[in-house]
Amino acid sequence: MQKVMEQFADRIREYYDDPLIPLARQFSFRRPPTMGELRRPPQVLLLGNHSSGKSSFVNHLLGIDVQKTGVAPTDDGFTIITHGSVENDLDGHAVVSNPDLAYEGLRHFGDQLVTHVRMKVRKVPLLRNATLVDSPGMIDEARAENGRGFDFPGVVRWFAERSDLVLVFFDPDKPGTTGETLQVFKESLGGMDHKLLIVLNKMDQFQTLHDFARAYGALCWNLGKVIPRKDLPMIYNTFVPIEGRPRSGLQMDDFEKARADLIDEIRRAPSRRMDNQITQMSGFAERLRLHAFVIDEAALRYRRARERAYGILVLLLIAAGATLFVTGLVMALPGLLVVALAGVAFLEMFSFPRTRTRLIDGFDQIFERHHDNEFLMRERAEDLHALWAEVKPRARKIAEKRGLQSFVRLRHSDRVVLNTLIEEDIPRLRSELYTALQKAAEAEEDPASD
Ligand SMILES: Nc1nc2c(ncn2[C@@H]2O[C@H](COP(=O)(O)OP(=O)(O)O)[C@@H](O)[C@H]2O)c(=O)[nH]1
Ligand SMILES: [Mg+2]
Repeated sequence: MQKVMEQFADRIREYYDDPLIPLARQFSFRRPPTMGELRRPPQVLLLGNHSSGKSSFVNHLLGIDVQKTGVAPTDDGFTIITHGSVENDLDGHAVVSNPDLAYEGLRHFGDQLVTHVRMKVRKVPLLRNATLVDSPGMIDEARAENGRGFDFPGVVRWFAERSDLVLVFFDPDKPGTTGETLQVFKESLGGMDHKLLIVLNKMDQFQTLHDFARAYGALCWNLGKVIPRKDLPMIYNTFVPIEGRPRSGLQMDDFEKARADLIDEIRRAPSRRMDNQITQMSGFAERLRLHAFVIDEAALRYRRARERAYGILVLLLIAAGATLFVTGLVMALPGLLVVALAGVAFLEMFSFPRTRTRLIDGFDQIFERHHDNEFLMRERAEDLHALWAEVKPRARKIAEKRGLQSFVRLRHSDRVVLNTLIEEDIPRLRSELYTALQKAAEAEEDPASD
């Protein structure tokens, strides 16, 4: 498995090295993921209300008491639990200042956050499959915003973007999504539905099916309000087995099965990791293509407008010069030079900047024109518009800042390479990954064939 992952990570890196990064540079597109980000191990983020059972689940999963649990809000930080042969605990400053750990980005959230981060290195084999991030409980009250001293939704987004699975725990007592939970769903988890797994925990607390149905219904209803999608993500109804708890009146088999499925998903984090990396690269490439095509087209029109204007100016000057020459007014030629200079000044100072602004304001039309054919397919049109809405602000900003002349023309061969990458290479890479992972899994199950 490890080998397969490394092999695909290398192939992904090659596509970034050529053609993506050089083209991104040519058109000042956003920064590609760093080596550290590409190399980071699979990661699973646990979110949820305070006391919903995140830490208990982590302890159960790893079979050790790594996290404190309890009703009192004891743990109010982010704990990164990762694999290592030497067990060790690091504080936030040590974590964010070590470039090998890929958590340096957290420093931007300020010291208040850094003091709320720690890392625990443990020898548990499951951690080879995924690093776990346990988080402080979300506070389900409207006034939650001002309590923390750091940008909580921002930090959650940072972790979620770098995670391959995000588990959101709910407590059946509070299946609500108000306050901070609502804020996190809206601000931190937007566009990450594919990574989300919802866990309705503490099934063992229910005495009757009616209690369960009510909590489950309330949860679905509340999620429906914050997840803009017709079908909700998978909901795992389960519980953390803890010795000495009173038995529930309900049959527990299904809830046990749900827990086993959930743990399987966590074990599969490495393949999700690769899949997410391919998705991330595909997203990068598609946005880059849009960004580059639109800017390139505008730059081309700008250059043409300049050429036309100068062409006309030169023609006029030649005509005027010839007239002066023929009519014997050669003395007026220096005057013509002044007129020429004035013409250039007018074009450069008034006319071209206006053309430029007009072209940048017209990015939408260029985009529409460029995708005429695709818009005929309804679904594709929606995707493309959403993509363009994301790309446009930066494309405009870059074009305004750099000016349209400064862009080197997008070569035809680069266009072809980019199109092939998006339409052929990436889908092929993905299907090859599936085959390779399947083979690796089979080989692991059957050690004789190794
Ligand atoms: N009955 C029951 N109690 C649980 C379950 N999971 C956690 N708890 C209890 O809920 C309390 C809070 O758990 P904890 O893991 O600290 O929650 P966290 O704040 O989300 O990390 C603890 O007293 C746990 O023993 C569960 O599945 N069923
Ligand atoms: Mg906890």
